[in-house]
Amino acid sequence: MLRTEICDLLGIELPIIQGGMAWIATAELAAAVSEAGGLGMIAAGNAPAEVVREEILKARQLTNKPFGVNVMLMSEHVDAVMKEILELRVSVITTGAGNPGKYLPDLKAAGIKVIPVVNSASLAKRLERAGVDAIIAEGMEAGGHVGTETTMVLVPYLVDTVNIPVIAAGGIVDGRGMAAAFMLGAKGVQMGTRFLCAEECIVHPKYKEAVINAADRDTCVTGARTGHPVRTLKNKLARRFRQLEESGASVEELENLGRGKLYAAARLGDVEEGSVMAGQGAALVKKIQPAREILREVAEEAEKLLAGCSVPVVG
Ligand code: TUI
Repeated sequence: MLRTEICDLLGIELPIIQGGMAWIATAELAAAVSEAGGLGMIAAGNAPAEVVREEILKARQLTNKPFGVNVMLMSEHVDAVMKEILELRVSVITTGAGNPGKYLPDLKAAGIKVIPVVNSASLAKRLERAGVDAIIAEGMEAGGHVGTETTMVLVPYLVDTVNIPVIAAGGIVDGRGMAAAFMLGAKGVQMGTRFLCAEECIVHPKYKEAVINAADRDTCVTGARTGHPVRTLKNKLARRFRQLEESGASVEELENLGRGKLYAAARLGDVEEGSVMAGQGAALVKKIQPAREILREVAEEAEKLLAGCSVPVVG
């Protein structure tokens, strides 16, 4: 079994964390992943605190295993969401799109584990000193809000920089990716795109179909000028975004074009005019299957590869 210190830290069986995906990662998906031995995550995204509270309570009905909440730090509701997390004593949070530093003293005092996604070694070091439990190194292959470094470089760089466990994310969708992440020094992986196509994932069926149909050059990054670049599948919206960016449109115009578009794709199934956030790994996702099967397949393949079975050695 692929057990690492991440399993002990979080009380889980497999060092696989489900990515927090706004409007997509609900209690259903989180509970299914946790039930199967990974760490399921409810994505707070831009949702109001009451909605996040309901999802946490729902997940507690569905599983007795540990699960977490992914907090999107750019959300206007972030303070209220953190208050709920503290009140409900959620066991672990991951954070994205910002620096969680100001919330750390209260979270630590409440015994809540904190695993931030960082986009630089300097932030990783600062957060390590402030007492976070692990960090997620998310490469630019990931879907959604991305940085500029690749998983291949960011993971070993952060492994060399901090003394807490590093979890690899970005472009990891199968056992090969997981095994590679371990070779880079990661102690666990976070996968989002693969879980889009979990049976228990409530994202619109057309969104799943778009991910399954994606090939190697079917994602792109738009919005660099807004300061929040996002990786999505290429579609009508992405092309319009590109055109606007090239024509020198204002940041306000670009932000207006993006507003509500993830909801349109994820919940309404508008995969042409909506924002279909997905990582480059979409090219490797081939079918819809239960979360349990995804976890088992990925872990078994990684274990086999790491045992050296399929690496041909000459001489
Ligand atoms: O957060 C993500 N992925 C996301 S968030 C999201 S919602 C959204 N929708 C539209 C526009 C923008 C966001 C969709 N996908 N991944 C984790 C992540 N965190 N990637 C990059 C970062 C990050 C960025 C800056 C982490 C820390 C950071 O720190 C800046 C600072 O304040 O020092």
